[in-house]
Amino acid sequence: MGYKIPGAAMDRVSLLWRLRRRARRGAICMTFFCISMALLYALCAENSVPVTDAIFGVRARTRAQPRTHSVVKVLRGGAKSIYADPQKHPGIIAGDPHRPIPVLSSPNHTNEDWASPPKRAAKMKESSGFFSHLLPGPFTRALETLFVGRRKGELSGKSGDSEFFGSKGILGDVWNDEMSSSMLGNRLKKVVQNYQAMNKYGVKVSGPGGSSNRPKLSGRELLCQLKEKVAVTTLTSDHEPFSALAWAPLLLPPQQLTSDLGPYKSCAVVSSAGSLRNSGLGKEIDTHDAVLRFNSAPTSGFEKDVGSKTTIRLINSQVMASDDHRFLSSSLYSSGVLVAWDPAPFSSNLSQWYNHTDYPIFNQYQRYRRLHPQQPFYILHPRFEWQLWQRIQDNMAEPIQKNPPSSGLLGTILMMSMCEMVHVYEFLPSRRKTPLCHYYQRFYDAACTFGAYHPLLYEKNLVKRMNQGSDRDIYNHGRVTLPGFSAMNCTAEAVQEH
Ligand code: NCC
Repeated sequence: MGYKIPGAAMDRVSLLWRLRRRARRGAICMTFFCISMALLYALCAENSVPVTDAIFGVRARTRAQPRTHSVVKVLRGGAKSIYADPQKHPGIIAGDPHRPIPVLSSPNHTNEDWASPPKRAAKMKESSGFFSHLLPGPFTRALETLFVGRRKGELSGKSGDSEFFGSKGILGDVWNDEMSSSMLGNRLKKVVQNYQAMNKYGVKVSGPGGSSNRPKLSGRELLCQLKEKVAVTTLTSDHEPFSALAWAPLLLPPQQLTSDLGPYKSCAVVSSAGSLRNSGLGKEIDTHDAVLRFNSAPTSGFEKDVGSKTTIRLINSQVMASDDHRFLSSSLYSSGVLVAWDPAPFSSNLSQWYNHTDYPIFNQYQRYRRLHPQQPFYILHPRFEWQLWQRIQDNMAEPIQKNPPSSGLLGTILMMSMCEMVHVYEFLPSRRKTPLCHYYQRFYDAACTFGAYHPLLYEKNLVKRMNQGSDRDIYNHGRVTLPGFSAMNCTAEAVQEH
């Protein structure tokens, strides 16, 4: 005869058993929840933009990448960024998912707002890899980003970048000097067109540019036009209104940059493009007499690809003003000669600009000069920006963005006025062309190469036409060769002979 459990005892056993089962399930759920949260946190904190993007399906917003359906303003604020001094942290520096990559235009002056996040990520098909069979979509994407690298779509066409960068992309082997906004993918085309429609600085359009009837100059004619019509000037203490300001005679240099520095025989201009990664160009770059770099582009940790010499660093006013760049305290800026610039209204005089700068360039300049009184530090005269802008517009077949040229072209022309020969690296992308924006940051966007706010596409057309080196040099080394202005013979006969 079997042993019988009394009814009440049996209820107790099954109650206990049920409670234990619930507790077990609860513990499993809690563990799974904690692991998920920890994983999410680790992924976002460690990998920033691409992974956060993968998880939440949004891309970090940048000025270089406004929404396609609205002309936009960058909203600054939100969570405080975790800044890594590029000079102190070799290796790729992750972007900050909380903040857009900073922009070269003050938000104070625009009224538009960012629209909803782009549909780009949403449009991407769900990944179909190993993880997708085991986990829900967001985790699958995060894990794929972590283990497989960037999502397939971002580099292989779904993002549109392969239209430009892939083997059959319109970028071809080397830059085509007739690139136009119509050749861009839809997203970038709309962004560029939005900027082309804006006129924040009150540009007065004149000259033959903007139509296909304009005369197409030879490289030599273009070079001579630049030499004659663009003057690289910097502010000096005797310029109005500075001569009347108490701080200016103490802090502004008494002489022009071009009289204090050079002349140099050979110079290198190192763009910040992602295609410098794994270029091995560092040694070659360092052989030049003078090397110019931009904004917060570091050398430490990237010497093999970009070299270690920095003679001049050209920085935009946004870098000086934004907290992210720690301009006043970072060691990145404290060696070599600094040259700063700020977009000024097209027709303003120095006094008007002084009172309406895009970013507080003069406050920061004064602070920096007091902290580093020995370091040479110049400010570009805004006339230079717009003279150069006019040269680009006059030589293009379509209206260009009415915003100043990028630091890249400003720096190239600056070096052409101080050097006999200038090599520009990865401004025209080599065979390493990539949507990676900067060699020192993990952020991908074709807008960095083709421009959005800056008329970068057209700047590159101009540089391609003036290049005196070979297409092979561009393809293999991303290297353009330009003559210095002093080495050019621009008499009418000399130009015609060519
Ligand atoms: O990106 P940036 O330029 O600092 O790069 C310096 C110059 O290198 C050339 N470049 C860069 C990347 C790339 N993929 N291809 C390139 O040809 C360009 O000529 C570029 O000028 C600037 O011009 O000052 C700019 O500054 C940044 C940003 O303000 C600074 O990097 C500080 O963070 C601007 N980015 C944004 O506003 C989002 C960029 O548009 C222009």
